[in-house]
Order: sequence, then C-alpha cells, then structure tokens
Amino acid sequence: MCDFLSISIKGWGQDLLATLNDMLRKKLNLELYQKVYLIRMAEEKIREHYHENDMKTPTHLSIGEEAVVAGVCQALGKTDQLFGTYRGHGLYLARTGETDLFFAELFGKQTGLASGKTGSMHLHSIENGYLGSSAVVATTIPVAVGASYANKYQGNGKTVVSFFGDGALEEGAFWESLNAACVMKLPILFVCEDNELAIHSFSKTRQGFASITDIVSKFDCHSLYENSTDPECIYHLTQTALDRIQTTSKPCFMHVKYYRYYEHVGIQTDFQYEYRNEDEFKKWFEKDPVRLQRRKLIDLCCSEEEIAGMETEIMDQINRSFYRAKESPFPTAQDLYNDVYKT
Ligand SMILES: Cc1ncc(C[n+]2csc(CCOP(=O)(O)OP(=O)(O)O)c2C)c(N)n1
Ligand SMILES: [Mg+2]
Repeated sequence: MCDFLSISIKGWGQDLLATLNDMLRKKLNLELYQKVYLIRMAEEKIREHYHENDMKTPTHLSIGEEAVVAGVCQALGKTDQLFGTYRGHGLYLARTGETDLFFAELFGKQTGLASGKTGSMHLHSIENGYLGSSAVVATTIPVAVGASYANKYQGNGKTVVSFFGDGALEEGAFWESLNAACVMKLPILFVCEDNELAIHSFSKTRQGFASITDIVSKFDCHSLYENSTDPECIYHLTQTALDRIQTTSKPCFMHVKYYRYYEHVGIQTDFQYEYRNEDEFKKWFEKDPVRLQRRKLIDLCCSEEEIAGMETEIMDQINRSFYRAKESPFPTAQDLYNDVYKT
C-alpha cells in the first residue's frame, strides 16, 4: 500500500515537473520571440521608410542576426553590462525593448536617446547597462575590459558582455583586450558575431587562421562556438558561458555565426553587387531566426491567436514610436552647446 502510494506520488510529481518545465520553456520562447520579432519589424520599418531621407543617419541593419542578441540578452541579469558596435539596433532593442528613444534618435530629434546628436551608430542605454557602442571597429572591446576590471575591483558580481564583428579579430585592440582579461581573470564575455564579412571582404581573404576558437582556446579562458539561428540555443550557450565565468573566474569567448541579409550599410540586398549570391541567402533563409522561432511556438502549443496578438502589440508599439519620432522637434542651435565637455 505504502509502496503503491509512494510510486503514484512520485509519478504524479514527475508529471507536475514535466508540466512545469513545458510551461517555463513556452514562456522563455515567447519572450525570445518577442525580442526577435521586435528587432525584425523595427528594422523592416526603417527599410520601408529609409528612402524618404528623413532618417539622415547611416543605418547598419542587423536583420539575420536577431537570434544572437535575443539569446544573449535573455540570459543576462538586469545589472550586467554590455558594449556593442555600430550594428547595434538589435542589441539595443533586445536589451531595452523600447522604441520611442530609438526611433527619435534615428530621425535626429531632440527626444532621441542622445538628443538626436549621434544617430544609429552610438546606441546605448545606461540604465539598462548598455554602456556604449562605437563606429570604429574594436574600440569598445578595451573599454569593456576596463568596465569588467571595475566590476571585479568593486566585487559587485556584474558580468560585462562585449559584442564585436569578425572584422575586429584583425585589430590589435582585440588581442590586447583578450590577453588583459585573461591575465586579470575578469568576469567578461566576448561575443564575436561572425557574418564572414567586413564590409565586402570575406574572412577567408583577411584572416590567416581557420578557427578563431582554436586560437582563443590557447588563452587562459573558455571558448565556445555555435552556428545556430535558434535564439533558445544561444540563450543556453550564454548560460553556459556565464556559469563558467562565475565558477572559474575566467573570461569566456563565444564565437557565433549569422548571415547578414542586407548591405553593410543601407537597405539594399547586396546581390546586386555580385560579391554574394542569392543561393547562399536562400540557404540561410531556410533557417531564418524569426520564422524558426514562430514555428517553434506553434510546436510548443501556443495558439495562432496568442502569437498574432503579440505581433499586433509589437507592431502598434513600433508604429506609435515611429510616427511620434517623425513629428518630434529637431534640436535647436543652442542644443549644440549642451552635453559638450571641455577640460
Ligand atoms: C578601426 C577601423 N578600421 C576600419 C573601419 C571601416 N570599417 C567600418 S565597418 C568595417 C567592417 C567591420 O566588420 P565586422 O567587424 O565584421 O562587423 P560587421 O560590419 O560585419 O558587423 C570596417 C572595416 C572602421 N570603422 N574602424
Ligand atoms: Mg563581419
């Protein structure tokens, strides 16, 4: 009798655990979809209107890259810190979820996140720990190492994530930063977002090595690789990275691949320049991160209505922010003298 009871309680407990796991996985994947969909549709909004020439900023679209920033940001704690690059729309949107300041900045308006003074290449959100991005390749990597050193010194438990492209691997600043982080055993995650291109040059023609993870693994740090376009997979990889950083007090280098759908800068597809061909795009598009994630939600028993409802809400948010930004005032001539520092 007792045995029977304990077996059925055990069985019931396992069922409950399985149901709980399913619920948590569904919640996680809904949140990831929210992120990738927001990024995709915000950038599609830019693509739709860029030719009107009201957004004077250069724009480096991150369409195709959504899974990386969504997965990494989902795994981070609220107080963790990030640094990015000029291709920073996705990172900004994944970290903040906000679009008012974002669009106003692209339009160069007073209500923008930098009062319209920086445009799209210097996105940041100090209150969300997104401490900066830069138009100059690899320049935020040493700054991220400095922030990580400060965190270690203060013992505040924060991890810094430094995002950069494969082009940064050819910069001395990357190697100096990696070396310093390893020597000082800093809590930092380096994320190399590899699209195999620096503007129009393929990594094969620029890099005298076949595997960056191989080289980095010779440093006193952890080294991970992934080419999945599934944000859930990137989320788990980031969790592994953060766990290793915390438990071993060593930095981690994460090499992740993605396909850049559009031109280096601007809104054109680059097939017209003939350095890439459409077949390659089609191969990657089969595993497009946004479509993949939507399909996964259906597999996880989310209803079409639930997903469509979320999409409508996101589109409403984007449209509201976009038109509000368009109608906002430009900075005044006097504003030029504000937030300018002199020693
Ligand atoms: C130090 C420096 N050198 C050159 C450039 C010109 N430049 C701008 S973007 C870019 C390509 C960088 O490629 P990658 O780091 O892979 O980033 P992606 O554009 O692919 O995201 C180059 C060479 C620059 N901005 N800074
Ligand atoms: Mg690149």
